[in-house]
Amino acid sequence: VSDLKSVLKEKIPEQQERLKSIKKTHGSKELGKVTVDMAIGGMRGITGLLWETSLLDPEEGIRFRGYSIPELQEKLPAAKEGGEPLPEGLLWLLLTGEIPSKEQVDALSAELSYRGKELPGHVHKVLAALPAGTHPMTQFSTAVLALQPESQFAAAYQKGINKLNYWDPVYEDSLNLIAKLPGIAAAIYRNTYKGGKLIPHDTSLDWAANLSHQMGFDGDEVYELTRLYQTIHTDHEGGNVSAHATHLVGSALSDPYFSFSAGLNGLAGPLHGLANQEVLRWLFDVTKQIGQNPSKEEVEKFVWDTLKSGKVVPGFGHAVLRKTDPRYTCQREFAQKHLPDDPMFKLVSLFYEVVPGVLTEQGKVKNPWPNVDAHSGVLLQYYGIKEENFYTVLFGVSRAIGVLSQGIWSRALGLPIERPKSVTMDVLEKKFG
Ligand code: FCX
Repeated sequence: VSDLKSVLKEKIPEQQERLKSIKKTHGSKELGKVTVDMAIGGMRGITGLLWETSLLDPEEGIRFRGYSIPELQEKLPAAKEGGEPLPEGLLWLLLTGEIPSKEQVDALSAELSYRGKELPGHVHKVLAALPAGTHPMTQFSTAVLALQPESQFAAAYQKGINKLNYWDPVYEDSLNLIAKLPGIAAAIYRNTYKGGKLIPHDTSLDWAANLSHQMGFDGDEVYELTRLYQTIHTDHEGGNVSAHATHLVGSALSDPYFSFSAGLNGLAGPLHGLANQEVLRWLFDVTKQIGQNPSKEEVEKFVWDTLKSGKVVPGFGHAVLRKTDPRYTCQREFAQKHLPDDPMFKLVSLFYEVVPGVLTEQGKVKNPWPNVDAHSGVLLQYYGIKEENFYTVLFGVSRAIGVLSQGIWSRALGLPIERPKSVTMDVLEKKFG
């Protein structure tokens, strides 16, 4: 067992004090005005929740406990010299705010391997009971909920746990769940695409490599891609649908299984996590219609046709970002290093050249630049993971690390049940005449 829990435990009192003094000193100060547009426009621009593990700057992108993706690639321990960060290291950072040593990360890898080495038999039965062709995200959310009977928080709450200790069983549930996700995801993959021949957990592999291994993909490069992919999809501050749903449901003291399943249901939305599958579908459409190395003009026409048919261009735009997503940039760098001549990579690069200009010309998109989903699929394709319907499951496995880390902190900080006020059009008309 790693000493992550004891390192975390000693951080909690000081953070509780910080929040108390912020509340006392600044509690009644304003964070900005709320307009009708915000109430009817998806709360865009409202600062209305606390989220410690990451913060999104519109211009520079995500920072995880203050660190940018390039800084994480430099500072977090890797499986091999100069390799991609191990996601276990990011889990340690998100929970403690400290960059862990390689020894601490290796101990956490071993602990997750122990916690996740097997799935309860009934989870396999639940998955087998779903009709063939059930979307992998439906299977994924169902499997997480099927694990809920093992929640230590739910059991502790029934016994009457002191609210100051909520974080402890929530930590246990969260690590158990994170540990089991590679096995669940791989079982879904093998059942859906490989006739159900499951591949056992390999205790010699780190968490991300085990995900790839159990799906049936072995090799240094695909392990490295999986480590990068699982690191960059973990967290994107608190307002995106999967984070916000997990946070909201958790605020009612629903345990991590209930709340993460809720987050996955949001991630399954085409405008959110499912966009990575939609991007690949869209790229296949392009190659079907205008071949694998179309001209810029042909791509431009294809993009305009997409917009004119009232559809979104998947993988582009973002509610907060106003620049190219750094999660796109690091994937592009990985591709330039490992698959510079891949035709699908060249096609993605061509879209990077063309799409922002078209979206800008169309005039209504606030952010014409690519987001994380515009690139992830072509990397997975290259290493043989061809089934784009499965991609959002890989996004969800990673997102658990961010949203469950924050979930532990939300309970440790005693954040209350969320209950924003709603309004009716009648009220809006009467109020403003
Ligand atoms: N293609 C076409 N139209 C787009 C667009 C795109 N890529 N992005 C935004 N727009 C449109 C919106 O649909 C909206 O049109 P409307 O006024 O007719 O409804 C208008 O531009 C203004 O939207 P905007 O404020 O720029 O963006 P939103 O905050 O409303 O939406 C998302 C943000 C990400 C949902 C939007 O950019 C989109 O649909 N992108 C495509 C799907 C996608 O890539 N999602 C992944 C998101 C992200 F990466 C993540 O999940 O983390």
